[in-house]
Amino acid sequence: MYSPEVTQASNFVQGVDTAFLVILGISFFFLIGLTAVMIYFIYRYNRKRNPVATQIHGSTKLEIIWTVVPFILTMVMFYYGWLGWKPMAKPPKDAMEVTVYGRMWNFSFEYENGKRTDTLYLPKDKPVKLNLVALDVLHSLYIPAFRVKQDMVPNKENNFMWFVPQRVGTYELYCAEYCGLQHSYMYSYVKVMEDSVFQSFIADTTKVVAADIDSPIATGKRVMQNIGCFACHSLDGTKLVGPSFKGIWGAEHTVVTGNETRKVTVDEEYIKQSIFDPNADVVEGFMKGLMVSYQGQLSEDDIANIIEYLKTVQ
Ligand code: HEC
Ligand SMILES: [Cu+2]
Repeated sequence: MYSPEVTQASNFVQGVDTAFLVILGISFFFLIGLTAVMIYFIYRYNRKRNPVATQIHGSTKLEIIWTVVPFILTMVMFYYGWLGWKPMAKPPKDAMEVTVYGRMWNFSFEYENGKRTDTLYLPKDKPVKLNLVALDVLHSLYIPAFRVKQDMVPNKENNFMWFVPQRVGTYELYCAEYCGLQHSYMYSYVKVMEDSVFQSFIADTTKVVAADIDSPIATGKRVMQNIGCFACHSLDGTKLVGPSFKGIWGAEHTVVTGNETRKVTVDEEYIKQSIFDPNADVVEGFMKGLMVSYQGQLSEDDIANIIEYLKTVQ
């Protein structure tokens, strides 16, 4: 079944695949068996061969058999499922921790040193514990190649998954819980690297690179791409879940504040508030509660860069 030379993508592949194959095997056995019996009965008990039907009234022996046999079979399936699942519930103490933020509609990953990325980078052969934080609604983190999937429940404590990536490569990662219009945008990759490569990657903090190379405008745009603003806001005037950013700077917008409708001019203060407290002023014609606060997710510098970028969106 498994060739030992091929390293599996994670430490959980074997356990999950065994449970899957056992269940598939049992199902297949019954599919073939029942179909064969049905076909045989059509032949053996048709009207020509068996003109008078035999009436059978109860059979304790049969009833015991068809209770005990399925019970044993379900317990076998349960046993293999349990074997595969149990180690997933116990993360090793020395695991590297990464916090995964899920929100409508993107994932972002925060490492122990504060670095953030929109792709999950991991070192090979080191246990990693992903702390899962859902910022708005239910999401589910799924990495098929690693055979791991875990619901991300808002406000749930100790919401995590762990595993050991065992093979260098790029693997798909996505949200497996329908979480609204652009659910399919919640799609990213896990990049597993040799430990040395990972260490130099992680030491290089985005902030330093950004300050050195990129202008505030370019940085602002990149921050917005990484954190997923464009899932809801277009640049070309198209109305998505949120208003378009086209020509936003200095424009006069009608917003609903509490019960009162008023006009505001888009300035620094307004943009900052829209990001940190989006539901204070709700743009007329849009729904409250869809955009959740980025407080703690974006720094003052990020906001300043975003503002610089938004000034340029004409
Ligand atoms: C889940 C969808 C969603 C995401 C993601 C999102 N927003 Fe919003 N945003 C909205 C909606 C809906 C509104 C309008 C309702 C309101 O004002 O709260 C809005 C309003 C705004 C406004 C006010 C716009 C105006 O025309 O007056 C700004 C500015 C803004 N968002 C910036 C951002 C930034 C920056 C990000 C990324 C850091 C972001 N949004 C991410 C949905 C979203
Ligand atoms: Cu989702």
